[in-house]
Amino acid sequence: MKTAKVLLIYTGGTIGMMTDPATGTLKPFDFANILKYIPDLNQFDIKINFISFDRPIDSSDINIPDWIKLVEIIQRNYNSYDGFVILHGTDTMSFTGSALSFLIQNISKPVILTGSQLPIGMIRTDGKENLITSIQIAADKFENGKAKVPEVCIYFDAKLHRANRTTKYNTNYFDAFASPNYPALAEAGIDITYNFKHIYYQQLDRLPAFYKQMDKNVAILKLFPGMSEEYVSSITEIKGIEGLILETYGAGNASSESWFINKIKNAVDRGIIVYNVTQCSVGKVDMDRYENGRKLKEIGVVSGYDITTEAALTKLMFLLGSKMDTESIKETLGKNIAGEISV
Ligand code: ASN
Repeated sequence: MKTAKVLLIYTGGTIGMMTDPATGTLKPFDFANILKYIPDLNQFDIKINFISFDRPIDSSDINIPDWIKLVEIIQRNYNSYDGFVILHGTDTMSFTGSALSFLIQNISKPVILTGSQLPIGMIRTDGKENLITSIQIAADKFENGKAKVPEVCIYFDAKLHRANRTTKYNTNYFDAFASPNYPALAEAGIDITYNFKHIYYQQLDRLPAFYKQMDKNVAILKLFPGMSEEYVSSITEIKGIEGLILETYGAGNASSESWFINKIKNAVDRGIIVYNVTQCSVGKVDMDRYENGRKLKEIGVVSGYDITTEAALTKLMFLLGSKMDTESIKETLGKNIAGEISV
């Protein structure tokens, strides 16, 4: 087999950070710093090329133009590489991974996001293993030359997850990410064990599609007992809002008080797409289970099933950016387009 080629894209994140002696805080540092600590990269039988953001960032600074920049880099290099590894901060990695799963569709090559909880320059860093195994998975192919994981994934602490199923749930330990509603796609021990039946393989080899539009007129309304009318209005009446994620209780339930239902109904009637996403990590929205949930369904709220907030937000941004009409967007929200929901 030919030597595999992987493109490593550095956006920033803890993996490449160094301590600022003046403040004692961690701040992004340039890519050469990472290479200094992993000379072993040259020993791989994989050809690795590098691209770095001009100004590496803490991922709390990530924004839509950065996602588009990543799409452009991958599109430009798609035919020249077997796989892609994106080094990214953990704080918003699930948002970026979810966004990329909608912006880059029909891929036949792996796009793997990884990073670390401790900088690469620290002796106990988790960055080295995360990076090296990500590169290995990005290059891994079957004998027929097809990629083993042609998906947008997050590799972290020995587990490979479908990116749009993940959420950052741990600030302290190395297993920063959970995929509460979908099994891991691979686990790395002595060998890398793939969970083939849960990896998505295209039936027909379709050409990849790269999209570059996202609409930021979206908001998240997290419900809590005791919320005020002003709180709800301050969100449903944001100027220009087009999509609203309602973070509901349990199986998609909300207050049945008439002021609340009327405000949400009013938003739906004004053409705002209201998407029901549960605050629970595990399980799904079922608006037919309780009377309180059924009220939301009756006024035109769309079910998010078992989607994460990260995937719901980026799916809404993506669909609104596609300029489809409202009814088609609502219909597509209920469909699985990148493995993000179990329907
Ligand atoms: N604040 C960092 C970031 O997201 C956290 C990390 O990478 N572990 O860039």
